[in-house]
Amino acid sequence: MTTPRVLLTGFEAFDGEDINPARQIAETLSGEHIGGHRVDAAVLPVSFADALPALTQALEASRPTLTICLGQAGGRTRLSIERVAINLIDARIPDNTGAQPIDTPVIADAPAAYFSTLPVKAMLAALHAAGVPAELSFSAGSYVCNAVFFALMHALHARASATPSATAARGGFIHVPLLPQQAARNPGAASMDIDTLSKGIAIAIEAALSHAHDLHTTGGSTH
Ligand code: PCA
Repeated sequence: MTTPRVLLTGFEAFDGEDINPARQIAETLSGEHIGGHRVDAAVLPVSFADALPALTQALEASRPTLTICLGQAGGRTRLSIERVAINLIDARIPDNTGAQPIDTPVIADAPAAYFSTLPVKAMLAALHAAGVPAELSFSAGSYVCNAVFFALMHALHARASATPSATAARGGFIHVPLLPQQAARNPGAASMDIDTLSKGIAIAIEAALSHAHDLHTTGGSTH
């Protein structure tokens, strides 16, 4: 039997940067074995037109039991485990091809939103126990990361509906802070070094694989 897979995706650099922490984490953990699974990595283009086909290709090549997509979120201070993907694109800046769609759905005629199917609170607890700054987030924004998150959840949902007897493949999204070398160019910006980022994502994967059900603890926010 082949080793089950975890698919970890990152993104190319965007918004004038020449590096992206999400890409660096995916490449760092590529080929690692975590919780009896092998990590496959893919780097997605920061393009509304090209990111979704690249995600589909990566899912078909890997056939993962768990998929975690990663994205850079300048301004966030912690690993941000996303709970909700929305079917809306409203690009604040052009993507890497110059496209800037406004108020269009990610996928026409699809639901308004999907929840992550990751055990987000168990992952948060594992990160805090290991001393890695982390939080739950209720918005992945309305740019390419949210579009990839939404397309991932739509694909996993379609697959689960087609074969209800199969163990549902799970997936979700984590936004990550800037790397220190990026923060150095952006005064006041928070950052996290690549070792902490990679360790944190490995812990998050391990927690996702080892919790069939999420913890019943509060993780909400009042605003
Ligand atoms: N972050 C962007 C797109 C690519 C990335 O790493 C986002 O949050 O949408």
